[in-house]
Amino acid sequence: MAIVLGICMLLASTARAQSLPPVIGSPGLAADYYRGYFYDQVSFFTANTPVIRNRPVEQLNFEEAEDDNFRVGNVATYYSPNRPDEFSAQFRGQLYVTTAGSYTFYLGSDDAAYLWLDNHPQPVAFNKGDSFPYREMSGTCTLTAGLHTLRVDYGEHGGSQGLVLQYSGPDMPKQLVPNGVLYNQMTAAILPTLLNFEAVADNLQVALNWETAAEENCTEFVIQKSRDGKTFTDLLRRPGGATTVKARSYSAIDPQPAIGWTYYRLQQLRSDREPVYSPIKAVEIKPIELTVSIYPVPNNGTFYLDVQPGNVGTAQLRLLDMSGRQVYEKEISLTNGARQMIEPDMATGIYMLKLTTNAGTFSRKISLGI
Ligand SMILES: [Ca+2]
Ligand SMILES: [Ca+2]
Repeated sequence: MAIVLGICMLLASTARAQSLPPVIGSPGLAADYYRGYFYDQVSFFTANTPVIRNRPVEQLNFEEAEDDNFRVGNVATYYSPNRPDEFSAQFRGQLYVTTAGSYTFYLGSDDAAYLWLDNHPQPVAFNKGDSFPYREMSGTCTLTAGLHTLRVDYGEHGGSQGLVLQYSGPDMPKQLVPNGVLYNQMTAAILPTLLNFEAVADNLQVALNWETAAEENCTEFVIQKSRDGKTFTDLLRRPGGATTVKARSYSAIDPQPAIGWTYYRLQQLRSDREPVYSPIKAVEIKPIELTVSIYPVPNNGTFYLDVQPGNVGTAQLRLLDMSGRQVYEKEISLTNGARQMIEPDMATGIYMLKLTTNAGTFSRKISLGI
């Protein structure tokens, strides 16, 4: 009887969970601001009443400053004009982790700050006390993919103030925790917009894929790229799904990434708010050594090229005579090592062959008709 009852309760609970209307996650965090300094006491935030409640904050990126960079206004005490001191704040929300693994969090602050994940009794990273200038402390933890509750307790005592939260993970470099993986609802029953954003090297191209669990007022996705991880330019666009609670997947290709490291991020444009950003992904394109076979030798003026690796996209073939003048040009498609027959119809003689690909330029002297 007890077993049957247990199963019934489970079914009832499942049915109730399924009947909840889906709530689309809202980007960023929620902030409460308090008068006074918290002196590293977590209980400060329950013992006191916030003056500003549930203010939306896109991300924790309050760079160190003397002026009112937190926009706390009269919540702070002013011993001199535009120099806010003695206030505290609590930032709350959920962090969506796209890839399971080890994450390091970098908490920069002036004065004290504590980062808590999943209500664990120990903070992941913390800056204790108020006797230091702005500094960054870090902590590492293993996270499952999915939503994790996040809370940052912060306080400014005197002098300048600042608070910046960055992270690095198994598939991404150190960066500001972007608003696209932060959700300001504390309830677990939310649908995150961005499930993942992947940028993967595929020979001399980069494959870009992303998935959404839900979208809200999403007009367009813009893939942005950068050589230094700081200054981004638009690469390509895809129309968004407006407002939907159906999962969608997208894919795109960067056909011509430079050799070396390139940084990619996904910008989601919305009709109702400022853009939302994915984590930044870094991709390294390694230079490829081309092996080019040219045969037969001798030949009757027509020859064959065999280029390995054979999947480096299109290549520009040029022939120069011995005075350096270009006498022949042909675009060839190098796919899967297919050999290329070249019929340049040139006078008998010695030529310089140049083959230019994404991977670089190959040069060799060849004889035609000899
Ligand atoms: Ca201050
Ligand atoms: Ca300070």
